[in-house]
Amino acid sequence: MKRIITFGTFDVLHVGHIRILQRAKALGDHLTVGVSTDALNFSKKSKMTVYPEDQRLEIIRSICWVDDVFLEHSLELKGEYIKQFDADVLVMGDDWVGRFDEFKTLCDVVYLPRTEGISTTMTLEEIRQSA
Ligand code: C2G
Repeated sequence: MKRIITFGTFDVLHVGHIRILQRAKALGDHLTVGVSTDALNFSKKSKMTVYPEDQRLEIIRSICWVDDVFLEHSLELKGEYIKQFDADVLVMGDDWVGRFDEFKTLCDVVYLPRTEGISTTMTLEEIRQSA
């Protein structure tokens, strides 16, 4: 069985998130998703998520391509998570290209193209403008 792992905040879920999870799952048989904690997201982006971590975890768990979820507490623990979940492939969007190449000693590392024209930031801005 080929095991895939990927990570993300997945706040205000949109089709870009869905497609990367679908494409990640298509690379193997089992998909584990690390969902950033609220604290990790704040440290990465200096802003709070709209949905708290327990809700983001529940939403990602409910997606049909996702087999397992956990909370990602730190970027520094990525190697430990890869080992813990016995991953053969780490998948990330290409906004992270090169950032996780150090893990090529543990598993394959694949960067998939992001879906163009959509992001949580853009969606929130559109909601603000139309309110
Ligand atoms: N994504 C995508 N297309 C978009 C937006 C996002 O393919 N239009 C992908 C990103 O490249 C990422 C995943 O969806 O692989 C989750 O995106 P975010 O929620 O923005 O996650 P991020 O904050 O980048 O967290 O350990 C690394 C982090 O946890 C990644």
